[in-house]
Amino acid sequence: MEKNILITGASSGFGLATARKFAKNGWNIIFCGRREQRIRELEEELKSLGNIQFLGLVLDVRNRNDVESTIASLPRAFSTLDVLINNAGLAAGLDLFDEANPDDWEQMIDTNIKGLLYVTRACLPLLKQSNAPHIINIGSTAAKSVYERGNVYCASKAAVDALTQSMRIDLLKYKIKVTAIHPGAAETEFSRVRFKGNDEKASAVYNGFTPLQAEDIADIIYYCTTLPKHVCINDLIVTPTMQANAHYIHKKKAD
Ligand code: NDP
Ligand code: 8X3
Repeated sequence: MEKNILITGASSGFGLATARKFAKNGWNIIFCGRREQRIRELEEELKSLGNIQFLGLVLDVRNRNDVESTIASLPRAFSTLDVLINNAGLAAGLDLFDEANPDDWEQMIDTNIKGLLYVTRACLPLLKQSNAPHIINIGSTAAKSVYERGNVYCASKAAVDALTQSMRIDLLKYKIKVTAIHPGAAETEFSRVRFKGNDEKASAVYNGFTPLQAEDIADIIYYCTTLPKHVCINDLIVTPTMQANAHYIHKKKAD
């Protein structure tokens, strides 16, 4: 039977790897991001697979009107949604609370929390059409404990954690599974974005240990969504083997 998935933030990292994973397994896919060129490139890539329906959307999840109108006017092929992956998100800056830029705070709150709310609310009518609906929210180890300079990013992911629990309760009557996946350090564009294009700072984050790769998270997402109908993983923390929690990564010293 055909299955439909919508993935936010699929122009890089976890979202892109997840789109590829589900496409290879024959799912029809809607994916979004703000960078149009990346979205068009993924469309070209998926075209070569031939046997699935797909739709790339240039969409900023912070724009509530755009989110609502875009999702309300999806083509008929996507009038049912089986899986929603709320993945779009970012950390902006890594600053002490008293030195941080409130514009960074706004961007994280607007994307990681409000964007997730807007997309989920808009998708609910489509999810309710599915006979096995599932929402997956990408949290973080930063949701589980805070670290120095993590302040608003950690708070935004703690909100994702709380909202996941709330959604699971409130949407139970529709048999909607709701899962939070909380990754630790993963080498994507995340740190480049956090450090505003400073590649040296970004790559230093992953020195001295083997970080998660985007494909690891895509595989885990796929696993969670393909369990039997009566099984729901509620909360999953996944770290590189050398990371114990948001605070502690055992790094090999440089020679
Ligand atoms: P990337 O920077 O590689 O990917 C982030 C994705 O989110 C991009 O596709 C980006 O697309 C999209 N995005 C950001 N802002 C918006 C927006 N306003 N509207 C639509 N899309 C947006 O990082 P990751 O893949 O690592 O991050 C994915 C998620 O995983 C995030 O929520 C992040 O917080 C979380 N996470 C990451 C970890 C890591 O160590 N990498 C660990 C734990 C959680 P575009 O710029 O084109 O809009
Ligand atoms: C991303 C992982 O450790 O930078 O959520 O918060 S971390």
